Amino acid sequence: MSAADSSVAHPEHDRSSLSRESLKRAFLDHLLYTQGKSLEIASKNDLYQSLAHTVRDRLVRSWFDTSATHQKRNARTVAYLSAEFLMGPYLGNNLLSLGISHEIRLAMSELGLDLDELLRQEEEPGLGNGGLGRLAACFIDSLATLEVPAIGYGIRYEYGIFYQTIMDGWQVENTDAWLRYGNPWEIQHAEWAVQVKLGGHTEQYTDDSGRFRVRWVPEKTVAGVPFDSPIPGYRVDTTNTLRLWRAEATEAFDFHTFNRGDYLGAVNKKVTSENLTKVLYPNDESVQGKELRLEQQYFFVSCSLQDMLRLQQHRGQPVTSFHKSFAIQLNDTHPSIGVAELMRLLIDEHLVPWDRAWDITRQTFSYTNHTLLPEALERWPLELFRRVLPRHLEIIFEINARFLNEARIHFFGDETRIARLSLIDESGERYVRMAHLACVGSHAINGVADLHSELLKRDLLKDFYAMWPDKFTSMTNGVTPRRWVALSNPRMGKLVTRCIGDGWIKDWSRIREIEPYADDAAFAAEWRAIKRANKIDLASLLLRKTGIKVDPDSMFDVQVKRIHEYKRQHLSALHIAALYHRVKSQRNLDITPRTFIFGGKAAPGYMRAKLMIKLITAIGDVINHDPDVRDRIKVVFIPNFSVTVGQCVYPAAELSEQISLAGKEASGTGNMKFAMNGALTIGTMDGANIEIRDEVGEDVFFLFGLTAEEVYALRREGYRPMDFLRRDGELHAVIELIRSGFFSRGDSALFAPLIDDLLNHDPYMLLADYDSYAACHSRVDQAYRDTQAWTRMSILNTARSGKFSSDRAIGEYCDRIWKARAVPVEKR
Ligand code: T68
Repeated sequence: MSAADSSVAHPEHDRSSLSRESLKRAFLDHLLYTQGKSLEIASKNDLYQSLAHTVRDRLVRSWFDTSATHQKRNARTVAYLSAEFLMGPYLGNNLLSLGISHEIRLAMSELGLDLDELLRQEEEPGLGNGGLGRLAACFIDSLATLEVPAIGYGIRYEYGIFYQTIMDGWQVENTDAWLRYGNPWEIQHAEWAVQVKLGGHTEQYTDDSGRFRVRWVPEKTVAGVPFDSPIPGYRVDTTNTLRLWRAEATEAFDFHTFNRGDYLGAVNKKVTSENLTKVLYPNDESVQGKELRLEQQYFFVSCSLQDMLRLQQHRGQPVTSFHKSFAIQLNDTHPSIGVAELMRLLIDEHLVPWDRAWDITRQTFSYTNHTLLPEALERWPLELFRRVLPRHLEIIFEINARFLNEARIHFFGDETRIARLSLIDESGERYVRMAHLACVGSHAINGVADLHSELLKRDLLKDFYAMWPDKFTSMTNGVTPRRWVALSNPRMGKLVTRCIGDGWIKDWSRIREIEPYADDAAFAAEWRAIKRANKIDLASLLLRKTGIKVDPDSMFDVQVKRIHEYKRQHLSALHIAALYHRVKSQRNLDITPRTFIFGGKAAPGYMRAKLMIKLITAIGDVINHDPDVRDRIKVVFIPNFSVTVGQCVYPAAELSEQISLAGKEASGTGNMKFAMNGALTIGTMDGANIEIRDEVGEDVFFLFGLTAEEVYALRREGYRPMDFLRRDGELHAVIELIRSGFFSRGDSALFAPLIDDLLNHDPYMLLADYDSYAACHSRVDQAYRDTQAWTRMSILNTARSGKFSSDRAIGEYCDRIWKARAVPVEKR
């Protein structure tokens, strides 16, 4: 909640409102007065909504106090700008933060209700694609817990990431109408709505004081309305805000059109405006260059910057000290238009001179890059850009002219480098390069793991690095131990707390203190029992969602993440088919029984990725039904992988598959969630895998595959996948099996696009890494047979995962980039 309403009188809600009696009272009141139901006739959703409102009420007081403190202290506020926030369900997390899970459970059970069942009612807001959106969610959790003033700014998509079902082994997309029953966590603030211009043209004029100015005459104006949700820190008085913008028509009706008698035309305009925040683009790691996407980006960024300027004024601060009040982080290039928008607001609307405005802008912004994949780099065709944002294009030209002048001095005579650095790509059709805008307009640029940051400096952003080496830094990602351990894995949480106290929840580095227990037989036995209980829970989820029965005593080998060729789920599929081939050729082969679990969504237009899902399910279908296998191998694809499903998966996993081609996965964050929950990693030297291995030790990590250096070398010398196939008889047989249609009822054409590509191009070098991967799996197979040794490794793995908390990451961002500090909330 913003500082602006901190002066509003509010009802007294003190800690006594957290007693069981008052929780029950409040719950029944909401059921009656908010939902209009009695206990007898309430639906499960009514009960959930009432409970959610009861909990939200208990956050409002600290929400007020937080904004009042931040306003009074004029504290430097972190504005985390992200087109995606993949929050996961709120109820469980908010109960955890408040510390009232137990009382609520008892209160509910005294009313004859089961808290777990109510928790399951919550429809998670899937306002993100994957890692990038989930990182934003972990980061705002850590900011609140560390008591750092922060606002998460984003888009309130009416439809989040599509709901995935699997039909006949194929992905089918369904709309995600997550707002169907309302969202009890948000508060709409119509009074802070802002106007956003789009399209049109610009005009030059001289104002009354003789100053040369530019006026933007837009084609249309859309209103942005903020919806706020409270983000409570864990057991602290800080409750920060997630502020998501919804687009609305500026007038309910366009009266001009209306008066001409075109009622439907007028309504149509309203519908068009509201399309802006209708749906999340479901493409991770690739861009489509759609006009609506640019409008979405500009819309939420403009709303957010206008909102910050309003807060700045409310705090009684001049616009020229904007950078002292706000540190804005660009979560990838999606919000990078903010650089030009802040310039526009400062020079056109607040009449700040260019140089001063540029200084403020650069001191305000910093930019995180999340990918090296060329297809994910945002660039907008210049003409499209001019159509949507004519004024911004002018500003970008001016920024570019000044920047290239500076670059020419730096790189005297090197015009090819100047062309590479330019904000405008002029090598063919002209484009605006958003990453370049972000680099030029920011004082800090970071990658999300050490290898990734190095590759950025060496490859993608090498010219910027040559010019401004000091801007570059590395910030290894992290994940919140609140959601990903305390909430997801309560059994493990309890055991750990019994041994070392509960300090680990706020300070995950203390998990190190369980290391001595790795050799304690009783602790190890409990550790094992917990993993088994978590596996039983997951097994029942798998049965419910897929009808497939799995053995909780088999090894749970898991790969959950977006489906992408570079992540190489099909490498895993080849290996599973090879295992099957082995079992078929030697009927009594002694292998460790395994359950291979997959989950993840493919971008709807990414045919190869969809075919990868079909390949996995097709292989699974044959294996799961072959009596010769005798349940030694099971393959399950969990539909609709989400934060909610993840909370059940990570705690039950024993082997974490992190098998991207080295140099392709910027960091990964699932790898961290698995490690914290005691799953050992089989992985390549990619992204944060390298740092996980450094932390846990090489004997607690199953390493395989080429290094990034080796990948480059192999590519330089000319990679021929066939060379690798000829060397490996088993792989050859497996590929023939797939190609022949064995897994596709004789349809030998089905998987041809995948297989032919592997044999002829194999850009992600599956064939080069296959041998090493299969050999590594044999080591895993052997290691798992020694239960005690495996358990010991699992405990050590968790004990040494302290680095991968988002609290550590946020601490580094605060110190090194944002210069932001904790500001304890003053209670009133
Ligand atoms: C991921 N990126 C990285 N992108 O792939 C992953 N992209 O290695 C890293 O751990 C994570 O970011 C957090 O840093 C993404 O998730 C997207 O989802 C995305 C969405 C839209 C457009 C482009």
